[in-house]
Amino acid sequence: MSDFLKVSRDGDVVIATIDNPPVNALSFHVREPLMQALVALRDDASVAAIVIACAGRTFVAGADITEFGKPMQQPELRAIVATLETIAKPTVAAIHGTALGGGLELALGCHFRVADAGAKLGLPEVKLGLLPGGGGTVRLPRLVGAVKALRMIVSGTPVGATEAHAAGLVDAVFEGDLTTHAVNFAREIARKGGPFRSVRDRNEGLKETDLAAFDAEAADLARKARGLEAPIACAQSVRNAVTLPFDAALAAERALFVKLVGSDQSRAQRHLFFAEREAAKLAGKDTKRRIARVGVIGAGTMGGGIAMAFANGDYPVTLLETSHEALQRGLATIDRNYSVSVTRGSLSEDAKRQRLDQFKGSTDYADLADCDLIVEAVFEDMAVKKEVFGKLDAVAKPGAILATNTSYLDINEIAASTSRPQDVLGLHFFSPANVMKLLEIVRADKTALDALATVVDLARRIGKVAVVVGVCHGFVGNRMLAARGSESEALLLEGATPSQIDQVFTDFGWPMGPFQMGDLAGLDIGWRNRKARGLSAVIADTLCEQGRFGQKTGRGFYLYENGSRTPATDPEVEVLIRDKAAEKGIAPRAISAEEIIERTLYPLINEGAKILEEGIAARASDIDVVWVNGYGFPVGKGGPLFWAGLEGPGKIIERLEYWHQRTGKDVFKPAPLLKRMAETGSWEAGG
Ligand code: T1G
Repeated sequence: MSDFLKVSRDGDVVIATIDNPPVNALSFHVREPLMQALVALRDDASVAAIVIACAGRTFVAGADITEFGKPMQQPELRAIVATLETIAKPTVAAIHGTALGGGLELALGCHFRVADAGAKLGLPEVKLGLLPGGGGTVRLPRLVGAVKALRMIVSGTPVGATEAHAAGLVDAVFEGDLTTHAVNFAREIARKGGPFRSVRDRNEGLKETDLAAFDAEAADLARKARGLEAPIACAQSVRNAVTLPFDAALAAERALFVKLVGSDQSRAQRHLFFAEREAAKLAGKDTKRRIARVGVIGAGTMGGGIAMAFANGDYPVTLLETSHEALQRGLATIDRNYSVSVTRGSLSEDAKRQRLDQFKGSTDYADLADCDLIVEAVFEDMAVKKEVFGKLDAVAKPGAILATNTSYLDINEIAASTSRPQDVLGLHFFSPANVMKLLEIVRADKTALDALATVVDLARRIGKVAVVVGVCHGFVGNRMLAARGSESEALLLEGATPSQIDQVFTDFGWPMGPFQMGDLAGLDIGWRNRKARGLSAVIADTLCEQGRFGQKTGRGFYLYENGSRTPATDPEVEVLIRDKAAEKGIAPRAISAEEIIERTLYPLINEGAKILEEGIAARASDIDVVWVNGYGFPVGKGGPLFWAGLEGPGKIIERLEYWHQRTGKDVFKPAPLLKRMAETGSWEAGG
């Protein structure tokens, strides 16, 4: 037999155990021996039943994603599932860890599925820009119903074993030694005798499908797809399972899969899958420090969210504020945020209690002495930061990691204000910190490797996507954001409107455009930052001088009537823009969507290239992970640097040079690495 498949017997029950670490992906070297084994066991009269199980920490977590985009070696998963369905003796999938994608499809090829109580089952292919290509969209609805299957497949979110059992997806849930339970289950079934129906022959889940309700739900999900093809294809394929004969639906699924697997969107989302995992890899990985308790300084919007992120990750948190009132205000906000989650049903009352029990409030720095990591989230002012780090240096225990949540200040300067710069780094969370996945981990010049490795690992434990970046103004995300926004004012003065520009961004796939985003975040943040740096933006500054800070004051670039979050165009703003343009002698002209992309996203990419050249980011894919997880860059485009490859670096350079010529602005001066990427097709410096 093969190293990747072990076949053993327990009396007349045979167990085929897949062993392909780390996640038992259904690579060719697994598929081939599995097919051979199934054929042999089918025809072996001494075998009464077959159990398919996996070694290691999980059942099959899907097809091997690294094989996509290459000629597929036979046998494919579909052929293995078809062979499974020719087996008359009972076949049982024993599921522990995660049965995902092709893994669940393999299990759906079996007559029965039993699961460990902690198992998760799902078809997450949509997150890779795909749909289940091994029959999942046709078999799953037969067990759980069309609408449940639609929700599972379009969301890609796995369900727990208990929910799967209740839905009819698994036949039994066990605690303890799963393989033994599965063997006994199989033997009992075999003893009772067949015939045993394959899922293809079962359609209890399809009976009484309310197609109108199905279509309404599918239409709603389609509206949320924001230009992504996979969710639409998933819905169509599940619908086919209801309306078409089995084999016709299977063939239709195949055709949709082949179309998607070759698409730019799926290539982009597969790129991001591996990019997120690469980003967490540190060169010269070192030991980690133990983190048992976390301290957070500042209970404002950021501090409160950061404290919740750690409490949600099961870490006890000491929350420090300058006064009792401020502390109580912060704790009350945290309590309110959890209550909102309970009301929405995304958190139980018990879980809320457990999380709140993690908090210890204080106004005394001495209470931070037992913390292993302390995150400062106070006012963005260097003098204030240095004062806080001075106090921290005095009370924090040796080896404690001292982190700042600054979003642009010089962390080397902050570190130098302590006697332990090796323990200082940046943990740049994004607002709301308990929700946003991205964590920019800023490595200062003297940051120790073990401190870095510790927080990279910690980020994963609190459900964050970590990217390690170097020190520069605005790090990776905000520095590139400044480049993307550098022409916003000029575009408005020359004739574009906030809603026109925002429309170009939402058409591109962003959740919202820069002006709507500015209004949401608060225009006063940028205003204070510009004033601190002696910079100006004539339109945004004037809006702020008029108290138009955005949603929080009911008006910014847009109007938000009666507390609504829906932006309405404000004629006053359009008049203000025209007046400012007239003052500068700028005559308005028609501005195309292409021009808006060229003057916003091309400088964004160019700045990314400069950041790579300077080594502020280790990989181009790290920059993609920052922008997709922190700034809403559309996943279907893979991130700015991946998208540059799709858009065409030659075209980007040609247009950058055109705008550099016209404006003389540095943001348009093509970076040498971008030019090299145009020649070599690779962002690797040596590429
Ligand atoms: N193929 C290849 N490599 C994979 C893989 C896969 N399916 N899943 C994980 N890896 C690698 C990963 O890159 C990493 O490598 C290592 O395994 C550990 O992963 C026909 C079309 C299972 C929940 O989408 O969600 O089936 O970085 O760090 O945090 O219909 O991995 O160490 O070199 O993520 O414990 C559908 C993908 C495929 C699930 C475990 N399946 N995997 O999380 O470990 S498409 C998925 C996951 C498909 C069929 C279709 C997670 C996990 P390295 P990890 P983890």
